Amino acid sequence: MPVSVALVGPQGSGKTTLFHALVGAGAEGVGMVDVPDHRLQRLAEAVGPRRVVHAQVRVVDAPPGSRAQRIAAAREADVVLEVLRAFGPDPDPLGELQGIDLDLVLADLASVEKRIEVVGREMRAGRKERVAELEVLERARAHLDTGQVLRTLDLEPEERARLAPLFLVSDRPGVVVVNVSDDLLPDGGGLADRVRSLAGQRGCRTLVVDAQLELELGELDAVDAGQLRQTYRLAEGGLEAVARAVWDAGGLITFFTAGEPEVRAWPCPRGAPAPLAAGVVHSDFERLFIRAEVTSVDELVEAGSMEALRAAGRLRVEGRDYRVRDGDVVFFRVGR
Ligand SMILES: Nc1nc2c(ncn2[C@@H]2O[C@H](COP(=O)(O)OP(=O)(O)OP(=O)(O)O)[C@@H](O)[C@H]2O)c(=O)[nH]1
Ligand SMILES: [Mg+2]
Repeated sequence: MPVSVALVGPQGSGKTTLFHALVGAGAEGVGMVDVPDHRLQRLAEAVGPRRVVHAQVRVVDAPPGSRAQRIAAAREADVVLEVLRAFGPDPDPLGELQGIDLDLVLADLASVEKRIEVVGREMRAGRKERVAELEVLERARAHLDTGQVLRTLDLEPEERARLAPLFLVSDRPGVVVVNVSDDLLPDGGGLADRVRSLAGQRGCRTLVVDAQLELELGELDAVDAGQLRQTYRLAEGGLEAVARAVWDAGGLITFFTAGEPEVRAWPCPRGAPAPLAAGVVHSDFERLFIRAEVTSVDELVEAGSMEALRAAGRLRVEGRDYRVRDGDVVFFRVGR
């Protein structure tokens, strides 16, 4: 279950350019990108496995078509990546951000109103248990009516769950990318500041990226790319920051498994209990979970292998109630 992100934004804002920079120039429509993680690198160096497997994000480019069709594509995503143009003539990323959010709000308003009609009919036909759902729908409508995205509506988890079947889009976690020309690197200047402030109020992180430059950097070897990055004072890969921001926005943490054939990073919902994390590794493991043996990246790097830690009695033993933490290295004991 990789986290999936949909690119949204007005025509020509650089979505396809960013898509290609992220997943490779040959891809079309959908592609996968590794989530960079220096801890995985350290584990791999210590253990020397045959394979190193990164956690991945699934990226979906905005399809050609009407605004409605493009928004429909975002309904299936876990995270929405809003790409704004801050290059070329008369850039107006702030206006674009407002425009995208308005599109999301209008799409959701249509879904919510349709549902209110259905639920209202059902209640008149005697289904009084719909009252709680109707109450949440009315609150959502009132919020959307003022032009605000649902992300900023304060709902209890069980209230939000009532809206889930509607596949609303303005309640998805969002990340904003200001796509700048290279003269605005690294921080995007005043244009980006204004976007950052508005996006922050709407619950979104903002990143400044030159998608065109990132695409070109991807075609260079590491040394040349590093030098060019320095010229633009780019501290780290813009794409790495994007992948990580999507990861965080999607509410995911990373845990690791470190065995002989494979050292691997796994996605896991923040706060998930150990059996659920085990189910990420293998679907049967959730049911068959017995216990988790847990250590940290530092300890494993120092000891060289899980076996060495186990032999020294230095693996922590955790049960079903343990909540897996970001950076844990885990071995799951399962029954059969
Ligand atoms: N200077 C500059 N040009 C860019 C950048 N990103 C994209 N472009 C150019 O802008 C044009 C549109 O980019 P696309 O990536 O196709 O835009 P899009 O958002 O996919 O557009 P639609 O799919 O039509 O909505 C292309 O000519 C790109 O080369 C950038 O960061 N800097
Ligand atoms: Mg495109």
